[in-house]
Amino acid sequence: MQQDFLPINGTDHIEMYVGNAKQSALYYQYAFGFELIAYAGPETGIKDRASYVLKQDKIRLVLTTPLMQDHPIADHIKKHGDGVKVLALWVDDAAKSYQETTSRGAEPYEAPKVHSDEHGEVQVASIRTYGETIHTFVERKNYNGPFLPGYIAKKSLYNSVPIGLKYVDHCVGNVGWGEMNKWVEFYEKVMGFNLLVTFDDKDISTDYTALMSKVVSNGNGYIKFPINEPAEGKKKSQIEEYLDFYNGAGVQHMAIATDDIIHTVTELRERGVEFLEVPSTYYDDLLDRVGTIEEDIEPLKKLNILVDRDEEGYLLQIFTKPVQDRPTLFFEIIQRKGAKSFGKGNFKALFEAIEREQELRGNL
Ligand code: TYF
Ligand code: FE
Repeated sequence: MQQDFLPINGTDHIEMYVGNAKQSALYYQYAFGFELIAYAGPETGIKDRASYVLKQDKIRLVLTTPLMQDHPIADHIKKHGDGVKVLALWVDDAAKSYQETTSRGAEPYEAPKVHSDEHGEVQVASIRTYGETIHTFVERKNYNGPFLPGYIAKKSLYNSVPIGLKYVDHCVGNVGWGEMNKWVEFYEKVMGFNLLVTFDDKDISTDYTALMSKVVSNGNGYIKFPINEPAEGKKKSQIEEYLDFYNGAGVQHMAIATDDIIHTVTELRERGVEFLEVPSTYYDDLLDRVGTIEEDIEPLKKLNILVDRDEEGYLLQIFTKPVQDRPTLFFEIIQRKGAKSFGKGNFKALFEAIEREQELRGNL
């Protein structure tokens, strides 16, 4: 095999641009159990924006809001609503990552730059991907500050209770009509990723939903990016609804891993997070479809958790409703018990559940 020209250690962080970072930060602390660890804003010498850094196990979520109307982040929010701007990748050499990818055709966003403070140095560099989304390469030399240079450690008055969220399993992008292969090629040629799976209309068919999906992954498999595009169906594709409201390509869902999905989803529901619902008949023939599983069916049914099996094991998963008023970004909670796949056996039930929501919104 060819040497990996873009070794990646894992997801460094995910940054969202939001309309009110102070309030969103409390939502992710309260409902999702993240802990506030760092902050940058006017009080730390950053005059044009405020950023809150939330952490749970390996996951770092950054929420950023602009403070002035004539600010590029304000334009981003006007166009897309709240959404993911940065999928940041933890690397050992940010300058080389930038050089290797831009020389293969990546569009630059920000050239390599060393940032430092009393806690040490971090080198970052960014390239563009689909829509207005970017990948930032983060090289944490020997940095021991709370997040990145410029951020101060910050605690919340609210004592958040973690709910077992562990790491980012995969991040899914929705791209425009006929653009899936272009972006799959981008990840293959520019980032050195490999094509893992292809889902076509035979895998993904309900009466209405039409979409195509391909999953790409980096060398060590820690980074997995499924890419969806809409396809022509009887009615409006769920991907098209996303593109209409996001005004272009962007991150559709982040899948977060837990090792106790029953506990995690019980907590999320008690805290008011809404999930897509499948009909109770989904559970009637569940064991016939997936075979023996360690969990009791009753709690899975009560919580509406889905199950699927592949050659290597099984997985449990559930999908939130969109986490903002636009029908754009949502979360998936996933527990893998050997399975490395994405829940293909659940696509029909899941997409029908999405379509019921689309119908309620008048967008089907
Ligand atoms: O990431 C995946 O592939 C699964 C299934 O619009 C999925 O979570 C695929 C497309 C979609 C919603 C979920
Ligand atoms: Fe997913």
